[in-house]
Amino acid sequence: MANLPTISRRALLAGATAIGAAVQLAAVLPAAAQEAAATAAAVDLSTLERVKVELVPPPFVHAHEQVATGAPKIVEFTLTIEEKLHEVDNDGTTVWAMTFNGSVPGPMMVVHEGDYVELTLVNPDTNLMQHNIDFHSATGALGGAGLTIVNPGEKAILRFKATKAGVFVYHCAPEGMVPWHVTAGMNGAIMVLPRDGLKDGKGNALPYDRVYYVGEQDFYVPRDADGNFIAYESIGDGYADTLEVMRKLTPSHVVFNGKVGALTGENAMTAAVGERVLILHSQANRDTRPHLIGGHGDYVWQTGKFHNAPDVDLETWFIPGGAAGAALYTFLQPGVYAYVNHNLIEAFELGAAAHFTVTGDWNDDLMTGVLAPSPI
Ligand SMILES: [Cu+2]
Repeated sequence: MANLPTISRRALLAGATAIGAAVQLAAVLPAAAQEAAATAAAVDLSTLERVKVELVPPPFVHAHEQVATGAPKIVEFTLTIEEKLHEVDNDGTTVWAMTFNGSVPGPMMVVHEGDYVELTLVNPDTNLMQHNIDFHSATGALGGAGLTIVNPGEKAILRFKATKAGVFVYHCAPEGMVPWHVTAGMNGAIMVLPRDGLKDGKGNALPYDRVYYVGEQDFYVPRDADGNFIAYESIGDGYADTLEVMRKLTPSHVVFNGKVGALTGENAMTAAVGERVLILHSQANRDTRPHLIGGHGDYVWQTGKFHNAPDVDLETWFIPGGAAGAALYTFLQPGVYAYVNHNLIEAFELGAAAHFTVTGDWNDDLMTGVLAPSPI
């Protein structure tokens, strides 16, 4: 850590540090931002219906139409940034999380292709850091990051047209500190549905009965000389140590929805036999390979983009870091299913596991225990 600069609160607020010098984004910002602002001003959106959506914490997804009715709309969302001490396991290990709306990941947003997303990004003055938001579903100005840089006590409103259908990551991207904010939990996803809903690649509709959002998060919690995780007094205190761990590319935790066990046991996702469940899965920073133990991916958009025909009948699917995928599965047997990152070390040792609890009748034709375990 000796070669890492310590960072002052003032530097944190300014979002400026030598650490990020290799990635200089400032030069492209002014022109891109001006161009985006000018384009938005030239379009008359006054005739479009406005809809205000209240977001809900993952794994749940706000109510939405699967097939759009009517013309494109302007869909209004608000994300309030919250910096908070956040427990990442059941042993009391904490990180200073940076969050959209207080959850890791941030909430799933749903719109339809052709809609306008109008996001109000609020950075309350109780926070210490500068933040912004980069939507992978948006076009221009660093995904909106160039137009939404908000200091504590500020807010910004970004509008973009959802021109690409699919599930897309969004994340904070403050200059010089992008990976720190993203791996502190500041990411989520938006689903842009085709206006006529999901299809199987042959023109047949693929409606879903339930949808869940699983956000996978890698954390890099520093340890002391005895190997114990360190708890820090404030968000800035852990920066240099955390960066040192991050640079080794070996996470201390890989979890679903912010914490080991956030989606297991009593927190399991639920379904019934015969229900078609859409599982949305994002990983803003690392590759992942979701697998439903005892089930399949009937239709899977591995990289999440709905105008590509889905893969069918997958055992495990691959989502590259910085993307969100979607898998549709009709549960056929009751019971508890584990849904894991099939890097099994990450699943069983680092935390990347969830449960589905499925009700219904057992199908003997699909599986039968012919002989219970017995002495040979
Ligand atoms: Cu941030």
